[in-house]
Amino acid sequence: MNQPAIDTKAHRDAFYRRIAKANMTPLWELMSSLVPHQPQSPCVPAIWRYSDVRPWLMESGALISAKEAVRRVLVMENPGLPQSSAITQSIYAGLQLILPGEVAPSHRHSQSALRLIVEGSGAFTAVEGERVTMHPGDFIITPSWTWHDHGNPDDPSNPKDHNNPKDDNNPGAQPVVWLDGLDIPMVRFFDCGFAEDYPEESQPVARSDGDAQVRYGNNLMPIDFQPSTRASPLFAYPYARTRETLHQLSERGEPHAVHGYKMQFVNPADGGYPMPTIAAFVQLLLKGFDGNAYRCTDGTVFHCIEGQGSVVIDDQPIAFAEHDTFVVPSWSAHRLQANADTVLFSFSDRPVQRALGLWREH
Ligand code: 1HN
Repeated sequence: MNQPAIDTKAHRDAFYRRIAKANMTPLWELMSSLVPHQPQSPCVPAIWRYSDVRPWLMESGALISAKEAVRRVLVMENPGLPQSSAITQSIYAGLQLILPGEVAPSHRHSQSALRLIVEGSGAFTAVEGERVTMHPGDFIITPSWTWHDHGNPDDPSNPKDHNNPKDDNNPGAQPVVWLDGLDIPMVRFFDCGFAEDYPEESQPVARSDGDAQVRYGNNLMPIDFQPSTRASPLFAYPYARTRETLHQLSERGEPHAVHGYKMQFVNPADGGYPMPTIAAFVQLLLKGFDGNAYRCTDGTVFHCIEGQGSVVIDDQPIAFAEHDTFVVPSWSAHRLQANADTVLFSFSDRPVQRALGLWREH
């Protein structure tokens, strides 16, 4: 008979302590947490209401300049991931402010970034020699290792905005706020991050505003186009077009029972995701929409571009309004409801999970 001795636990614990000194642990004590039957994310549901956050952002504008800060951002950290600067296990998110007359100096890094403009018009982001003017709801990418800087010119010679033909006299004198999303935790996980400052504050302008839109944004491509990276050569997706598409869709058919009218942002060169590490989506929920429950393995950051409603995450309802940002953890059942016509932007690490054959939805 192989009856365990009464003091088995004491024997085992003593053994564990001895081998711990040599940096070893017994797998059998950890197995189920290392290989859970389903995702057990430490990430929790959370919301950042713009009515709370905006005053703090403006306060930060008086405390430090964009130049001194390099990027004046209030980071949205998941309460389940303290000290991580992460909103999900793989994604970083923050709200950035640039005041009239300010410049956020040029640099590049391995981390890929996206912006979703929250309020204000007239600021620009420059990506690899091309400036694009920002308007609320615009989606802009700065792919890995591309030089990028931001500016909010306050002079009237502010360049005309080609994405907005009505904008002949760009005011450019408003605080501009946007949501930043980066793959910082992923790059940290792989320990593969590099960064470099540009020798000057702003990179030289090599092409006129709207160049990428003309070349890649009209279902056409230059005949000699050779992709040099997996990121989209189209780096700005103006909200005016996105919004029109969503509303036209809503006139052409029934909404999806979970997602309403939902589209993904694509790289026009290959039909894939705009950047290899981050997927981005936009969806219209008409007033009164009450969606079915859904879950997927990519923890997702949502931002309400317009409208208001609620998200019920694991039976916990969270009301959201215009400009609020909330996070749904991996594999958390959630359903969306709209009290007004509502447009939600969202982003996640889905391209990485899919590339690795790991992504699931239900
Ligand atoms: C960055 O470069 C930006 O370019 C925003 O606006 C946030 C967070 C960490 C590291 C680099 C930007 C960032 C960042």
